[in-house]
Amino acid sequence: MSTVDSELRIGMVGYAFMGAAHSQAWRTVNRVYDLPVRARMARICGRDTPKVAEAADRLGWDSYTTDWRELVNADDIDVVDICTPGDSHAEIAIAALAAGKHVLCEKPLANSVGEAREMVAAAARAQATGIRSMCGFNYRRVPAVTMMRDLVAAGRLGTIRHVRAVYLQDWIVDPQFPLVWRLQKDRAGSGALGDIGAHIIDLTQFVSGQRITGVSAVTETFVKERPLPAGSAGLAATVDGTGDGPHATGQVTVDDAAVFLARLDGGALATYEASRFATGRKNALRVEINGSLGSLVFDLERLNELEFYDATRPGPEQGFSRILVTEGDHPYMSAWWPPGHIIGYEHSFTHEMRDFLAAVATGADPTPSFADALQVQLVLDAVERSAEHGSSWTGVEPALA
Ligand code: SOE
Repeated sequence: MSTVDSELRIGMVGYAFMGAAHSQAWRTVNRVYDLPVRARMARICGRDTPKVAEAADRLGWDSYTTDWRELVNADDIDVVDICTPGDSHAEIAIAALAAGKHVLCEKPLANSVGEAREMVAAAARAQATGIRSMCGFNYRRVPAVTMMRDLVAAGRLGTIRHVRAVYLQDWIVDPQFPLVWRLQKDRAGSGALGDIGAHIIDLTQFVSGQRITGVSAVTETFVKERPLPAGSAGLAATVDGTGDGPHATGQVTVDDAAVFLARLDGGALATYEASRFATGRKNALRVEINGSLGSLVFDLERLNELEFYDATRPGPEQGFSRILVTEGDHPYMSAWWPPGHIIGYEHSFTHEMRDFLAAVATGADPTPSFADALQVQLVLDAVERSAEHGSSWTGVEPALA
């Protein structure tokens, strides 16, 4: 084990689902990886004092505050980890970078291309002074996804022809599910598109090494009005039960589902589907890449596995083989358990913190950078504009009018 040369004092804003996932990763990373720098869980920030005090204790933070500006400017904080809804990412990140703090910001980077561009500019200014920044597209750091990218980059699939990605959930299928922040454009920027569509946009660009150059899209909001939530609530919200009359309701201002075609700059054709109405699909992310020499499939529900069709093998031996990505020489796996002892969703965040800490410690620029995340934001914006202004849509008449 190398001796730890220094300590990075982490300040995290937000303590809901992503705050809990990041807290677990900050607690774990230095116990699992031999890094030249140790993360100290110095302070957590949230609006509501009793709740953030409880979260600090439950999630293992040394202290707490209800003022993110105090956190960002504190002399005893070195890193700001942003786990809030998208409407606050730009303000917090730009202030933190200006205050000389390294920044890790959850995805999507921002709620608009304009905000994302401002964040990229702030990151570039800070980078010149040795300050690092990264966007938290955690699925890049599932070992099987990193291996998928390595195989594509090594040419094992040959010329990439197709990229096919879905990310499907169903947590708002019930029309009585309340109007939480993820369903409000001013808070979230967009719906399924920016929340889970952003993941498959980043993941497929990362794995294929190709950039989306154009899209043709449709989006839909299936349930347009919902009951208002009781208090601040996330994916497990409840309806405001005040009074016996009909509950107050509000308008859903984001997409429930987005489906789009895309061309990639390496010549591949791509299809994307992001939906929160895929009944029965809880967190189903699947990516398939087809090339001239073979295909690869990653399925988050089997995240320790990678399916590989190697068309260069002798004909009778060809078929989709299942690689169990748990060997010591597989990405990230040497730090965990012996082969075959699988890992989970939460490990991708520990890998994310490992790479962030290693980059800060060595003065490298962590990826995905804010610029990489801006590339995703540009696709999100293009999808929304395509859906709004009508893609090249050709109607089909009923055979029997
Ligand atoms: C909700 O869709 C959500 O929590 C996303 O916001 C996360 O990015 C994803 O990892 C799990 O689902």
